[in-house]
Amino acid sequence: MIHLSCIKQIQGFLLIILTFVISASSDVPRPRGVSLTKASLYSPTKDFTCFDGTSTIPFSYVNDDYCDCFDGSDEPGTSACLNGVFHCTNAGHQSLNIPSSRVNDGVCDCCDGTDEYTVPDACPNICEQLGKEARIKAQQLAELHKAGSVVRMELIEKGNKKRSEMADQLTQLEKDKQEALQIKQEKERLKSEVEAKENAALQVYRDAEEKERQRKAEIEKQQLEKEGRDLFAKYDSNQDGKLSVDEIKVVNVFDKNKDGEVDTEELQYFLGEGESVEVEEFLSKTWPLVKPLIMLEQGMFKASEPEEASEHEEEEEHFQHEEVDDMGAEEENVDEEQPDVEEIELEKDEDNSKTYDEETQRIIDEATEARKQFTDAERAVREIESNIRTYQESLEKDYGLQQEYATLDGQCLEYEDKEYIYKLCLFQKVTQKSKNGGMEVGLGNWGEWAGEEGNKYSVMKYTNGIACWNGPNRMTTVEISCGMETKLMSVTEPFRCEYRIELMTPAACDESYQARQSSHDEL
Ligand code: MAN
Repeated sequence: MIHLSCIKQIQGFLLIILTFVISASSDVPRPRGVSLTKASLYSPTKDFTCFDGTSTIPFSYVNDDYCDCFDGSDEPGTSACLNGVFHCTNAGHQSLNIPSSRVNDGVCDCCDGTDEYTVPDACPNICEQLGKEARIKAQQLAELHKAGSVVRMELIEKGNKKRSEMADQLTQLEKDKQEALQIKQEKERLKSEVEAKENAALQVYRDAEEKERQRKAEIEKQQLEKEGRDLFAKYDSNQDGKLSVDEIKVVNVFDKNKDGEVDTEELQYFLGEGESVEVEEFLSKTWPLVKPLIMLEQGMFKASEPEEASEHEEEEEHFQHEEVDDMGAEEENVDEEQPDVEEIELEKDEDNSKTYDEETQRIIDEATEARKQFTDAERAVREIESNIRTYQESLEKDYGLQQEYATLDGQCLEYEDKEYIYKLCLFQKVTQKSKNGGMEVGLGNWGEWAGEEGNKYSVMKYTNGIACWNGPNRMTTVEISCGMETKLMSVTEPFRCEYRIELMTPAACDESYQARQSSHDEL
């Protein structure tokens, strides 16, 4: 019986022959799937040590279709290890590393066909053709970068000019602000000066008004007292200078709850514990309680008179004979109050068209003008400050290493797809508007440059857009590449409410693009 390890050794030997025959065309013989840079790690005269150093195996175990190393480094040319890497040289085009699991899986991954070696001719070598096409494309791209760089230089020049102009304007604005602040201060001083004069002049009028108010109040007070005295005299039917319980009982207005009689409780309310009340006590204690009731009755009758006249008549018939007397008194009161209403109207009129003496009016006009001038001066300062902020914000923005993006700030570009019109205002915001109408939706405001290290200015991020329904705020990533003009190439929404814009602009063109590419290819 042949030992298992013996079979493995024979298999390995055959594979080595196969491996080195296949690789014989390249300069350095190496196992299948190994790159030139790693060739020295696979020496047929030595045992093979896995890249992670975990074990050393006979060289014949390399590419024997059995995974010995944890890192898959012993099987670069077979699909035995899940984590192995297969390298295709792709002579004539670009070399490529693919997961070794794709080796012999029936799909051509390498243009030289080396990943599918079990079925000869399954994957013909098309590297020359692909390489040629790629070289043409690369050449075109290099030319685009070169031509675009000319425009980029102009952008840089304009950008620097714009920024230095802005810096100058900012300096000027700072000066303007100082001047405007001085004017404001002066206007404020003038305003308070004139306002003090105005206040003094108006005080004369205020004092006069107060005096008038007091005079009227005094008249009112006297009228009220007279009314009280008259009523007292009327209710004091035996004219003995006292209002007794019997006299009160027949006056309907003392029937607070309108149940048809003045009961003990009501008597107590108006008279207190006493049996009668004299005029002075009546005026100080009873009259203030009776007056509101009279007014209330007047009010009630007045309010319901137009529509419910008939009901009133019925009610009136219902009342006792004193009611008629009361009504008479009330009517008198209404008559007495009539002039008051007119007075109020007059006062209102006076308020609306208050006239002052010529000098006071002149001072008021002067103060009005001073207030206006102060407000204007204040506004001027605010406007300058707002301009300063705008300039400062702009000067603080990162417009690229050479200010190549500076002139693009505020430039708006549109892109239409089937459903939406997208608008990118560079360094400001991104919006989306449905073609079926509706509100513009904010997809993000200027955030930051977000390209990878060494390529920071290739990606812009616009964040904090309108919140997505049941989700985060919308945001947009703008990927920038070189083009002869600044325009949007595509807008997509790869994830819900996360948008991706492809932007072309000469600002992204690189005059040393070609040199950089070739040095990169050499690596
Ligand atoms: C709107 C648009 C879409 C977005 C949905 C999310 O229809 O902004 O782009 O996906 O809202 O609800």
